[in-house]
Amino acid sequence: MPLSRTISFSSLRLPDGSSVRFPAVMGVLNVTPDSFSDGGCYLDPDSALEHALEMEAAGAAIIDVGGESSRPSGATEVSVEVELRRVEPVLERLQGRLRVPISIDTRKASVARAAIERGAMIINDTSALEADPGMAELAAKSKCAVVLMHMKGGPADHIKFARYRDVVGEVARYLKARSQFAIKAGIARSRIILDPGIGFAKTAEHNLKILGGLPKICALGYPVLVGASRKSFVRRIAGESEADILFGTAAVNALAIAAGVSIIRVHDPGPAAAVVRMGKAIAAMTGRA
Ligand code: HH2
Repeated sequence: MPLSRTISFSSLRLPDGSSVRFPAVMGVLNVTPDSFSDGGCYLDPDSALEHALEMEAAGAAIIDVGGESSRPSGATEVSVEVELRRVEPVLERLQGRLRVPISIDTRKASVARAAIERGAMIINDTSALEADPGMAELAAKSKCAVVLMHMKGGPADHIKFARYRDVVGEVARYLKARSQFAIKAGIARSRIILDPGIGFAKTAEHNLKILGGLPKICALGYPVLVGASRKSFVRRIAGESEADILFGTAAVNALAIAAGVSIIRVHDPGPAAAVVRMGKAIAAMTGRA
């Protein structure tokens, strides 16, 4: 199928009336001591702000702030108090300084609420509204956009649950069911984003099958987010050097966009934005003489 038919050119409306045009780059801002790639780098609110502004300048259309790591080995679940202590000062520092919207990467409704009070307009819930019974109501009332991600188990033990007969089918069925749950809870269809959860309860082989099966997940009819940036399967396949990881991530992102993915979540927005520009340019020329 020509790229002009598969690439996502829709957009996401946010509660303040602004919108994010797809395909879009989401820049990762981890305010954690233990994240697998950037743990400990941005705990200080000033360095977090500086990095967020750099990512925005490099082409990030969303900044995703997270205060709890989910690395496959060695992550520890943190309390609401710890997560709030990490993200609140950073969100306060970002408020009014960024032109792009903020997303909060949390499974806890009280953390999401605090973030919304500080300007966040997207809830990135890696538990797809399962971990906290208050999250669905908060998302519905706040009119925030919501990312519903597939995972089995929790952030500290998900890798134990990496067993599937048909990983693409199982993930697609799960995401369909969670989108139906979200709609029943009063979340507008137009605000739902689905994410197959690369690396969450998935081996390298599962991740590759999911990436090959993205058209099936995009066919569910919602914008799809893919977060493969710097993850261990990229390192294992593309290589361990900085360049290998960067090019490996860029290759995944290019294929994801060609399959119809709307948002790519990355640690390096510059190269990801270049991938988006190339994808859009090729799509615009497809079918022209
Ligand atoms: N991946 C991570 C965290 N949050 N959210 C969504 N929607 N999709 C993802 O693939 C995703 C996510 C893990 O990456 P990172 O934030 O860099 O690491 P850590 O969990 O160690 O903080």
